[in-house]
Amino acid sequence: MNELEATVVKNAGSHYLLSALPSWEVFPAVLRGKVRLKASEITNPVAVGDRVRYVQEGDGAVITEILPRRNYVIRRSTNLSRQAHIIAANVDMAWLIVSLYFPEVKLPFLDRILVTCGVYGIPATIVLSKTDLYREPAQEEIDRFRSIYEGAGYRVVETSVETGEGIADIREACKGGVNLFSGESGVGKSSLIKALDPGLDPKIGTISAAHLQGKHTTSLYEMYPLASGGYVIDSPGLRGFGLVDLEKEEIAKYFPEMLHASADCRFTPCTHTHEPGCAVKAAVDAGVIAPERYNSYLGMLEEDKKFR
Ligand SMILES: Nc1nc2c(ncn2[C@@H]2O[C@H](COP(=O)(O)OP(=O)(O)O)[C@@H](O)[C@H]2O)c(=O)[nH]1
Ligand SMILES: [Mg+2]
Ligand SMILES: [Zn+2]
Repeated sequence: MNELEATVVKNAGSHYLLSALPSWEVFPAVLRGKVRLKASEITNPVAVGDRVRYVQEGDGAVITEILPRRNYVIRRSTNLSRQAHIIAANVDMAWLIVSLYFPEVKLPFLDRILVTCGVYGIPATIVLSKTDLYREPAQEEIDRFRSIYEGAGYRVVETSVETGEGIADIREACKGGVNLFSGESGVGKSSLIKALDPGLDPKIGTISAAHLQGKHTTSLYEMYPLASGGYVIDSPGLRGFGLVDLEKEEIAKYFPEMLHASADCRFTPCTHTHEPGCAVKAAVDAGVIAPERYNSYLGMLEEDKKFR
């Protein structure tokens, strides 16, 4: 049988859509039963971005094998379960989109996604969206946000689909790779994709006035080709983000600024909580490490305990 290779561009529930990237000719495929059974702790055996082998059977394509993943983004399905969900695979850049307003960014949530990207070796860029809103009074908050995350070693890009700020930069950076757009519902992921390529038609939601939160308009992960080059994966709003595959001692390694400071801790390993001579705590006290980031770290340590 003639085996061919393609990339999963959409998980459509009962079937998948594939395209043999870099060419964009999308066709449906189903999954062969034995592939489905393999990973029992993963709720979805095939994710957008997966490279697969398939065969042509009758009218349709049948996925026979998932090729090894270069990387993937995964989250625990709920905090109570050990089951995990693969968000996307073989990602070149994760764009973590947050907005200061509507909905308001929750830093511990952002930090959790940043840690997850770090664990799986996916470079992450933070996008501060909707900067056209409340620009003047918010400048101090924008500056504070930037200083926390640039201080931690991340790149922060400000965008607005209203003024066009930041759009050309992101378009340029997306060329030639697979880009995951992730973040809470309503932050403007789909709008950003539309701004990058007006020829695309991702569903754009409204913010509910009652909750100042986006409604879930994108229910599935879907890849789009950008006319300017590269691919973007639109995703439904993330809510909870349970950490997977990470030992308590390892968490601080994925806070770049804590990893850097920890070289001078008196004890190794150091949890950076109660130990004397802890250089991380000293850096927090000295204002070198943002207290918001340190609190996120403590929150993750606590959460980690609950799973033991
Ligand atoms: N003012 C303003 N509103 C935006 C911007 N980007 C998105 N929105 C609005 O925010 C809401 C949610 O956008 P959407 O792209 O669906 O968010 P998603 O859930 O992250 O995909 C919609 O009402 C958009 O019009 C922006 O840059 N400025
Ligand atoms: Mg959307
Ligand atoms: Zn320490």
